[in-house]
Amino acid sequence: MTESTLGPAPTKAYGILQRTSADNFIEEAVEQVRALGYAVLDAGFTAQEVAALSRAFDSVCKGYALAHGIDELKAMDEHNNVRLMMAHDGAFLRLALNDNLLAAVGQLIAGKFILNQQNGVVNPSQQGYNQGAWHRDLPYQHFVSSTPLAINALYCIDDFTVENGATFVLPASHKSAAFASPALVRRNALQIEAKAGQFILLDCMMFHAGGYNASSRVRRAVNHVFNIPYFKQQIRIPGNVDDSGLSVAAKEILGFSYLEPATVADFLASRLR
Ligand SMILES: O=C(O)CCC(=O)C(=O)O
Repeated sequence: MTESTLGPAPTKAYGILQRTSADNFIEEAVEQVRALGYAVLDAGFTAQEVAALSRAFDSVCKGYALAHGIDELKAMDEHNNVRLMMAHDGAFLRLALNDNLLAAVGQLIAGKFILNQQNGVVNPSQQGYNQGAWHRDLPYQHFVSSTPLAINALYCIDDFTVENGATFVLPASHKSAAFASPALVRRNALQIEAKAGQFILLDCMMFHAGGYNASSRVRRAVNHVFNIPYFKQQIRIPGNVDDSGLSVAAKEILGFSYLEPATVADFLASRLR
């Protein structure tokens, strides 16, 4: 977690009867997501693992563009995204099941949660892209909930820097139903710098946007959305990943236990189970 750059905060306090505790880096990230809507969380990977994911990202992007056609993807404004990375390379399935990530999401979302989507995101060099506009990851939703219904985890394939358009957030905006005025955004938006191998965690109701990438290289990331099991997946994950060797818990997170019954009889059979 980054510290304030404004000088040391006082450590003494008075008149306090209640205080939250955060005893390790995961609890610190969880507390900050609850309070401000965002935090940076280390995945705990070695340099070799970070480099292997970077190579896998490029290889999946290449295959995806060949399979779907770059002109066709451009016509849909889909050329800077790769949908369901884990369907193309098991390394991204393991990324979505990262221990630190699941520990944090498990503390943030009360009860069961599933992975809704996993998308590769490319912030191209010196041009706009579809994520460079303020949005929530539950778009078109205007409400405040007392506990997160969905959490976004943006894994940084590259270092996120001010120069290459690190993600902007509007702190605490998950606590207001409406998007803030231009003045409040101008004065309070922050850019989150993070290292390759870290996740930027967001409450999905937090307004955020990719920044302008002024560098000469693309800036790459893998976005995950986890949510309570009542929301349908963006693309159905069961059937689209190699599930051999997955634990029952991992399959549950991937949504295997939450497919809607096709018939009343199927529903009743599921109640029996
Ligand atoms: O690329 C970024 O910095 C932001 C990505 C994003 O907003 C998203 O995937 O929802």
